[in-house]
Parts: sequence; C-alpha cells; structure tokens
Amino acid sequence: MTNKNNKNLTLCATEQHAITRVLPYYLNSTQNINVNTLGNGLINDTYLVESIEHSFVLQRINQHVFPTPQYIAQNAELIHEHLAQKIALSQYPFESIGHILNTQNKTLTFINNECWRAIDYIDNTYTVNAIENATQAKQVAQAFATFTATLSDFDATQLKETIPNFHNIESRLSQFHQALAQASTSKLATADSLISFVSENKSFVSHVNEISSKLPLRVTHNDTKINNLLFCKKTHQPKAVIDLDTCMPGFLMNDVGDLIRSTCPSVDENETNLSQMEIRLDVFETIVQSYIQSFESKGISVIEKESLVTGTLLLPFMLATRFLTDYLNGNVYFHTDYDTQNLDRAANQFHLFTLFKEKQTILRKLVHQE
Ligand code: GN1
Ligand code: MG
Repeated sequence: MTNKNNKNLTLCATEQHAITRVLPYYLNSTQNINVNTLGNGLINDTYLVESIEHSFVLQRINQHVFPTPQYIAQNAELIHEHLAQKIALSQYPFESIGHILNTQNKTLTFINNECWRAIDYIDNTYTVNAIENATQAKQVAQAFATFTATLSDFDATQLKETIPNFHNIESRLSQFHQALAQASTSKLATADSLISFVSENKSFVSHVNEISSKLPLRVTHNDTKINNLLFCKKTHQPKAVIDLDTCMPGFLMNDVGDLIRSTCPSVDENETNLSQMEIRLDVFETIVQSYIQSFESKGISVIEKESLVTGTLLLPFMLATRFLTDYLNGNVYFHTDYDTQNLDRAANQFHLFTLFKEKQTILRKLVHQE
C-alpha cells in the first residue's frame, strides 16, 4: 500500500494497519493500491482507495457519535433507492451514491470494535470549501433544495434518528449544562466569557422554540456544509449531494442555516482572527433566493420563509454551543488539531451569530424581497 495523501500528510502506522485489515473485505487483491485521506470531516475518518479493480471511498464510522451505525447505512440505502427511482424517471438531476457490499454481502464491516463501510466514488469530481463566485452559491443552494424537494414524497417514518435531537437547541443546551456541571475549574475559567454568552441569549432560544412549533417537518439533510456537494470537473455543475449520515426529519431553516453558515462568512469555522470575519450579503441573498425558488414547487409558507432568518442565526449559535460543550467535555466529539481548538471554534461561531444578529433587519428584507 502506498499513500500519497492529498493533504500532504502521510497515514500513520496505526491507520495503515487498520486499513490493511479492512481492505480484503472489499478487494480480491490489495497489491498496488493507493490510499489517501479524503475531505476534512470532523467526525468520521474517510479515505479514497484507488486500485486496479475499482476506486472507492472507505470510511471508519465514529461510534462515539453514531452509536448505532446500522441506522446510518439503512437510512442511506433507503434514500439511495428513492433517489435512484427518481433518476430513472428523470426527476432528479444528480447522481445518488450507494454502499458497496463487503465480501459477506453486508453494508458494514466490524473489525476489532471498529465499524467500516465502503461507498461508491464518483470520478472526476471535486468539492469546494469556500464559495468562489455567485454561480457556485446558486448551484449549491439549488442542489440542496432539489435534494430535499425530491425527498418530499419519501416516507419519513422509515428513517431512523441516527443522532436523536440532532438539531434541537433545547437538547444541545441541556448537554451543555451537563458539561458545565462536570468540567474542571481551569476549563470553566478559560471558557468563562463564552459560557456567559449562552445565557445572555436566552430570548433567542425562546424565539427558536416558538417558531419551531409552527414549522412543517421535511426530510432534511442536516449537514449542508458546502463541501458536502460534489462538482463535476468538466462541467463545474453539481454532481451529487453526499454525506447522508444525518438525513432525518427536520426543518428547512436548519438546512438553509447551515448552508449560509458555511458560505456567507469571509472566513471558515477554524479561523481564530475574528476581526477578519465579514458577512457577504450578496452570497446570503443568492443562497436564500435560489433555495426558495428551487423549493417553491413543494410550497413554502411565509412563516417557513421567515424561519430562514431564524435558521441563519440558529445554526452558528447551536454549533458554537456544541463546540463549547465538547471543549468542556475534553474534546471527545469533534476531531481537533490542538487542545483549545473547540473553544476557538465556539468563539468563531458565536461571533458569526452576533454578526448575523446585528444584520437581522436587512436579512429579513433580503429573504422576503421587500
Ligand atoms: C460535523 O464531520 P462533518 O463535516 O460531516 C458535524 C456537523 C457540523 C460540522 C462542523 C454528525 O460534520 O453537525 O456542522 O462537523 N456532524 C455531526 O464542521 O455532528
Ligand atoms: Mg457530516
């Protein structure tokens, strides 16, 4: 096995060892293959395996985050079947990605308490981590809207909750309070100002609860970060929506909020120099309007449109609370490169929330096109 890592890092010996153990479940021969890390997800470990037989994505599922990985595989297969039917009827313009079964005809491979899976790799595609132009902003919003719109006649009761209460702010706050109760005094001191920030924004949480009670449930993706969309290298058009791990019943405001969170700021969630962060209102307008237009055939009410402003504030606030909780818990959920990275990410996302909050009036006008 050689590894020419696309992040210019080499796979460590433990990773190589684990991959070597799992590969025979997917390949007849493990000679002459390349394995590189793929993407920059914060939860699972993802690799691209290139061999003469075929190339595929190999992923180790983080079982601390997904205690029942079978749910991820079952949900993904059901969604894949639904989308494949729509593709056959020319009612879905993208590709849909399925699991590659292992030598025992299973979607998941369990070895030494690790859980692995293989997924089709779509050749000649790329992902983007930051919007480069208005066309991309439009494409990404249209793609995620089309994904959810195409799932509007999918029986959501078939889906399992891969992470219960994933985008439920009350549940995230109660996890935060549990973390506060057991955190060390030194961690509580370092995080002091961010901890206070959460309680200073109780009225926002009440607003979220109130609007949520009026919104219809849809089948949403719940991780609409821009890099969960594959673009075609030749046409530069969207090719496939990926990472269906958290595809569950939810609100449109969560998907649109995450899309805006990951596209509108001038810097990403790992930036520590917060004075550099600016909101690109032109990107906001393009994302929101393109999403609304692509979803319009499925009906989107005034309150659902209004909720898009709430979602724009909620997603950074909720993710900040999750990063802060993880810092207090000792970084057991999100991958980190240094000890205080989750604290920095929390500060970054709370700052983003503040910037959006200051611009609420203009955001509302841009949503309702007033
Ligand atoms: C995690 O690892 P990735 O990129 O798929 C997280 C999302 C966060 C995101 C922040 C299951 O997603 O909720 O928005 O990090 N996924 C889970 O970068 O918690
Ligand atoms: Mg994800």
